Amino acid sequence: SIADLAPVKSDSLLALIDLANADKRPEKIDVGVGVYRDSSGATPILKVIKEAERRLLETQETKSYLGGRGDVRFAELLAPILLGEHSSDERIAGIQTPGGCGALTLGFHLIKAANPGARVLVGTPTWPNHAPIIRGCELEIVEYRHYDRASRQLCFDEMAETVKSARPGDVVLLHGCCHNPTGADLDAQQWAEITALIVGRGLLPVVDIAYQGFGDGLDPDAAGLRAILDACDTVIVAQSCDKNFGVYRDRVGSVWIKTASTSSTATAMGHILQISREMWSMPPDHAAAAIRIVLDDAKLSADWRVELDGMRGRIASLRQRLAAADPQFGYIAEQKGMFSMLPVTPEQVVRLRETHAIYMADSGRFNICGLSDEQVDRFASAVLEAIGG
Ligand code: PLP
Ligand code: TYF
Repeated sequence: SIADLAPVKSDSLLALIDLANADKRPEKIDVGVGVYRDSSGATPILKVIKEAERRLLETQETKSYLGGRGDVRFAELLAPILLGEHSSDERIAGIQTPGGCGALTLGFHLIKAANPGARVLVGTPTWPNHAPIIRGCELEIVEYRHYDRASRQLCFDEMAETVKSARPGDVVLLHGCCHNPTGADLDAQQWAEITALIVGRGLLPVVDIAYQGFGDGLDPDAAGLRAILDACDTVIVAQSCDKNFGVYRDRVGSVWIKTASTSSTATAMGHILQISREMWSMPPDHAAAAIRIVLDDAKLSADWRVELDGMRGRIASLRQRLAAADPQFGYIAEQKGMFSMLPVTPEQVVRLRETHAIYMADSGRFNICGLSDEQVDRFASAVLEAIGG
């Protein structure tokens, strides 16, 4: 019965939000959950989103249902930003989803329906919600090492070997950019090699892109995804707007399907809509409507890019500052996005929390932009002290 259920382990990243909020020490440093913070430590609403919300408040005349696809114009406007020249490919279709999580869930349910025996190749460590979502769709996971903590290097050879030995029809889950939790992305050459192996083995790539614009810019961050789209007939893309539009709690993203023909894509999209009807029927509207207003307005759209550049610039400059603080942090400047991992044990993470009020994930993952400008030096010395550097 329900009363007899065993307790579940909470998502440790989400649990960290409460733990950090409860700590009232003024020197607290919260580099836990992955949200952007500005130099004063705030996670502000973007100016362009505020403006779009103002217009929405003034002009929205109904909250009647939009239907299972959500805001169709939102997806239309997002397509060129995400897909580049592939946005005119009629074999690709996409719809709005409740965040990247909703997109991943729909994508893996579609895979389960199409190929129940498919296994999903997942590099570790990865975002802690990947495995629960994949297992929730009753798909088997095959793990390989994405990153070696000791050498702070991407384990590209292991990745390539795992992909080479996969069964045709197996799925390869790839982080489009700004790898969570390691910051260790594939370079262009490595994307080309993995893409060729995926095509050669007849595998299905699922590209999870939740941080487009936080690495090197909107187009460079999508280059790996676009290389996959160049070469592969069948591709699933799970995208999130929650970070690059700063609308986290409003839950907006999109799922994109490419197949070999326009008609099989339409059929696959029919299945996606059927699956989403069983889950949430329709995605929440608010942030997608606001983003649609931004992207439909040349001035707001340009202003969004400036605000996004500002977020990326701050992350990059913090990476540089940490790297300059000590040679042991040099690798941080080479990595991309909000996250990198520190060479700390779970015990050292607890000690940093108790003695320095520094909150990071047990894995040693930290959110670079969780550091306000004046916290960088204290953070660096506390970590060096913890690791005995
Ligand atoms: N994929 C990765 C790698 C993430 O880090 C996140 C973070 O939240 C998501 C997907 C899910 O995004 P959303 O919050 O839009 O569901
Ligand atoms: O990795 C992070 O911190 C963000 C936020 O179940 C997040 O991606 C963390 C856990 C989760 C959903 C979002």
